[in-house]
Amino acid sequence: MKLLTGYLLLLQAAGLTTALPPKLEDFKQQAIDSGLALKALNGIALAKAFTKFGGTCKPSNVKYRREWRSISKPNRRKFIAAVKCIMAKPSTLPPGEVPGAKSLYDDIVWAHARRSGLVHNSGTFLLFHRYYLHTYETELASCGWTSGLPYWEWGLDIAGPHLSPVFDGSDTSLGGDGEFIPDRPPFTIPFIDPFNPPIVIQPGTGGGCVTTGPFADHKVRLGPFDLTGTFPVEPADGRGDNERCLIRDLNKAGIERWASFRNSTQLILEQEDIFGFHVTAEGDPRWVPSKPMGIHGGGHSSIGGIGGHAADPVISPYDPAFWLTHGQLDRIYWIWQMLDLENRSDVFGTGTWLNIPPSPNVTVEDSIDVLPHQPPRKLKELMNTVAGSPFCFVYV
Ligand SMILES: *[C@@H]1O[C@H](CO)[C@@H](O)[C@H](O)[C@H]1NC(C)=O
Ligand SMILES: *[C@@H]1O[C@H](CO)[C@@H](O)[C@H](O)[C@H]1NC(C)=O
Ligand SMILES: *[C@@H]1O[C@H](CO)[C@@H](O)[C@H](O)[C@H]1NC(C)=O
Ligand SMILES: [Cu+2]
Repeated sequence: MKLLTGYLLLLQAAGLTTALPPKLEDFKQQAIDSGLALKALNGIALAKAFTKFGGTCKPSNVKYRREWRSISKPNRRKFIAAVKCIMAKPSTLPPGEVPGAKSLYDDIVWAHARRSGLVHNSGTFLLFHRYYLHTYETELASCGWTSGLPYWEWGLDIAGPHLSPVFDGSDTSLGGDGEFIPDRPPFTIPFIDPFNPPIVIQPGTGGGCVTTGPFADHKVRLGPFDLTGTFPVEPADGRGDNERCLIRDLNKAGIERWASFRNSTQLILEQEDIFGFHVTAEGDPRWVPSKPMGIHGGGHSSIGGIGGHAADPVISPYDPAFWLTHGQLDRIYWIWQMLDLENRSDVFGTGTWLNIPPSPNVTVEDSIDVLPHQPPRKLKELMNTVAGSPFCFVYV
């Protein structure tokens, strides 16, 4: 509650006590670019969330999802230990189904890989990933981390993710950059957009294996899946054990071009319906061809750069930072929703990637699951994060 009071004071100081969703012109450009506006918006969203509790979810048991830097160093170590606990647990998939899955962590990556052609650039994108994060948060709780899943505020690291405490390679980080590989050519993303000019990414500050920090020994096993042809593929191959290192290419351009404070804050303040919010957040080339990638792609490419696992649309959860960048995406979505939850509880899009192959529109009555870890839930159950079933979390 202390936190909430602090936020309300911040809002009063900014003169923002209105019940209507704020607009872009309510903020100075400097407040937007420095992150102050986004912080204030998070505060309004939090205050509103406290009026939306339902079921068993209460102020006394709600999980607070915090930015990595707002978590004490001992607690960051505790979180990292819980991640390693998931990585050390054996796979629970039926024998032979995914022979390469050795650990529970591999299973969870598979839960994303097997659906990757259905849950990106499709109507289920935002809510599948929200439910997927919840799955991981639930497994973390069984491993001793009962607080909320941390998130990574990209805007704080616009100077370069290689300078961030999230990636400094210490025992309170998610590991360092990949080993620097010089003289790499720029890379053209092959799979994102069959409709528009290709997106070119310049090499970042890594490019090789992550060798420092808690995840230097982390193994990537499943994949790679073929992305050069007609993504989405039904990943028939790529299920074997192809053990290799985790690759990163921390990349400042990912934040500067697509995931800055300005980009996130504008998204929240400019978009008034789920169509605009969703297609802009994901940079859907059919609807916003001049703004490819979106904050979602920006976050991924700021970690994965060229050739890094976090930039792989099928097996990106192999990078333990995946959960923090998607936490941030879900936070932006959550802030936007909470500013006007009743009007922002809808979905937009069909059931397949870029509607290839064509599929019906998704509706809030449709269900999504994270098999075998979480049962099917109707999309409408996944809108309010404090409704108690299944969610009980807020972002601070
Ligand atoms: C993202 O914001 C930066 C400024 O932080 C701006 O230069 C860039 O054009 C924005 N990108 C998009 C896609 O709007
Ligand atoms: C939903 O939006 C409409 C039109 O923008 C507005 O009149 C209405 O008050 C909003 N509903 C709620 C519950 O805020
Ligand atoms: C699917 O949604 C789009 C966009 O809202 C709409 O134009 C289209 O008519 C819908 N299709 C069907 C079959 O309802
Ligand atoms: Cu995904």
